[in-house]
Amino acid sequence: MYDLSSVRADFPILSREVYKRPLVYLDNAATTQKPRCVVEAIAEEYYSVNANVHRGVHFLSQQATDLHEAARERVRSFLNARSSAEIVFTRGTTESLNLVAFSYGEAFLREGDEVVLTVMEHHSNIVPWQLLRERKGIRLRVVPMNDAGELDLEAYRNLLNERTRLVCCAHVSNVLGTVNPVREMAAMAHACGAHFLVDGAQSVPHFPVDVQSLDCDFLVFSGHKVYGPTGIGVLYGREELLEQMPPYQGGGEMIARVSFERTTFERLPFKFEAGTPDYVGTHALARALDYVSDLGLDAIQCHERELTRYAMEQMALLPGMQLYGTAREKDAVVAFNLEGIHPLDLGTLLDRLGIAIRTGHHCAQPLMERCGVEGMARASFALYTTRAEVDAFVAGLDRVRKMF
Ligand code: 7TS
Repeated sequence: MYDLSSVRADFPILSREVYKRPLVYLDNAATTQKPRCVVEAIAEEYYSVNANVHRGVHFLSQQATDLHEAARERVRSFLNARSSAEIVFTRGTTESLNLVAFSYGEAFLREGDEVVLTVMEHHSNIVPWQLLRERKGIRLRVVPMNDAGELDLEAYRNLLNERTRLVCCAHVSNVLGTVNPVREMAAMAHACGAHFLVDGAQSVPHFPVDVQSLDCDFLVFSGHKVYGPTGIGVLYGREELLEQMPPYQGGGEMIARVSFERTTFERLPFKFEAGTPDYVGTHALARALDYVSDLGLDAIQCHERELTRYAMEQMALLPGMQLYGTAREKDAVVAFNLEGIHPLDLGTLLDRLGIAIRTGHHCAQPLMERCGVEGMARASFALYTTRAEVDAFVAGLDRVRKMF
């Protein structure tokens, strides 16, 4: 296990105060804080390397290109992809999902084909498929869950049929924290000839994710949730699928040759990267991946799982506490409501105590409907969260509870 106090010293923001109280930041599923090395990577590149990539003959352009492509290789090794041609840089999970919906949709989906989603998807893994449904006339099927927040695999098996082309599933729910059995689910999809996409936004920051071992066809994640900068994300796609998919956007970088009659496209992964990429963001993301790898994703997982278990145990002692998501396999997220208190009031009052949580529908309105609520409060943990912070949070909840 790593040393928490020295880890916390790597994140300057964690020692700031809000309302004259020490910050207790428990909104890590929305975005994580950045270690000094990530911010320094950004500053270093702008101060001493900055030049546009893949086009200059000059020294700086070459150096910036090398850093950018080294970052791609870093992501490849982090996910254990076979080739860096399978790593496409995007703005984030949302853009990666839209890219797949648009481009895979063009290449592989016809009217009447079925795409399977789950009831716990984030809106960004629902809405692009609905937009595609309007364009293509595909059908969306939804995997239900039980009251503990575990997907119903029997129902899933029954949804799969010869019209199923693609299954899209969150690896970890951003609300319930459920770790879905995506390896098993991918095998079931493949057995009926369908492809499988993993939304890794909430898994990649928390435990080792290996695309070959999961045997998924696509995996997406966001840099900002894994201690990297905002505005950079990743689409992993199996090479033979990416090869068959048309470009998502047109412009510079993604072409081989352009004439007014005909344009040919660059090889993978550049075919999907129109325009100047966020080459500073990719370099800083690689630094963030180095940071979590150096601590060890197994150690991070062990720390966060223990904190989650402790938090749920302490929270359950409070009268009127309703916890959502009690799956056996559960990660660093705890969603809840306190009887008689609107989650927004709860969040606002905790904020005055310096405790940052998220409240509302968490971009998962179908899941809220399944749980029969308008909204929930949510605390989410990171590699730097301490037991003392969980104690402060639970004490804060108790204080708010007594005000009502
Ligand atoms: N998928 C999942 C599972 C997510 O948790 C999120 C963001 C996204 C996709 C979208 O990621 P983005 O980086 O493109 O925005 N989830 C959250 C959240 O739980 N609170 O704020 C954002």
